[in-house]
Amino acid sequence: MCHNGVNGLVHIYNPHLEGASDDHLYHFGISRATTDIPAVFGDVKFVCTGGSATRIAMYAKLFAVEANLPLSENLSKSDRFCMFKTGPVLWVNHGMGTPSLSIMLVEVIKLLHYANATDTVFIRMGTSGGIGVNPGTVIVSTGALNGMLEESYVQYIMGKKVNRPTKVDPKLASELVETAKELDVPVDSGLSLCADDFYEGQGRLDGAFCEYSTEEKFAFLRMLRDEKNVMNFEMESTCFAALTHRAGARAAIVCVTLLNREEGDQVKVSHEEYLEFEMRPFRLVSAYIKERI
Ligand code: R2B
Ligand code: URA
Repeated sequence: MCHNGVNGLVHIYNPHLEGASDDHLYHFGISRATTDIPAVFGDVKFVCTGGSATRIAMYAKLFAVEANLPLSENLSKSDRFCMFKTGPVLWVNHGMGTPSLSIMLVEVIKLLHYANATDTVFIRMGTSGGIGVNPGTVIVSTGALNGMLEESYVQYIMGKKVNRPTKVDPKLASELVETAKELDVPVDSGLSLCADDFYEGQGRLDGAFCEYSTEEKFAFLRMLRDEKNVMNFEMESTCFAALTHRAGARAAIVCVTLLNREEGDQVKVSHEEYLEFEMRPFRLVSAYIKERI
């Protein structure tokens, strides 16, 4: 049961779970023994995720109206994450940073594996800090770098450092870029730098602590753009790319930039502008999905 990955199933590999009659997905309050997981989740083709629970709930409600699909109640019985379903699209938030995201993804991967869902595509829609692009530009990631600028998600497992490749689906990424262009959503693509914090880890000068100079910050940004093709900073892409890749699922990361880090560190977009910017990843992803369901 745990060696799928074939026939488009969401893959898990855990010999310890083989033969187990129950599994409790603690952060969603969903159990195999008490929920008919294949009946509820077997038809899921897209998992749409992003950090904020209220933003994901708003996206789900809007999608239900636009696609004329029923909106489920919040299927998560825990207050850690929300989960809504609109036909074949599941909407789940992931919180901030890779530790939070990894909890959500592991449990959603198991959920969809138990559901026998096939050909599921995972899309993260988020915010980010752009490098050399106008605020409001949507960046479709071509890959994800960790803080050592390697295309790898680092896990510490029983005292050992383990590297997992961070692969996104290149075809899905280019299709999403095309959809954005058709919709006139400002779009670019390139690598994302996944930082483990918002301040020093992203070379900001406005944290509580900072031991580098302004010149060092700008040299770092220039090096990222010119030598590494890094377009934006965010905080989940390595984990997202690595875990979905391990599950054998196609994945994309679509993040709007809230600022150009070459012009400052503080996020000062007005409320109105923020509302417009946070709709941009949704606009292109929802259009993409509506064409395919
Ligand atoms: C983007 O925005 C959040 C930090 O403000 C973080 O979750 C991310 O990746
Ligand atoms: N999210 C980040 O991680 N960095 C930014 O600069 C903006 C949003």
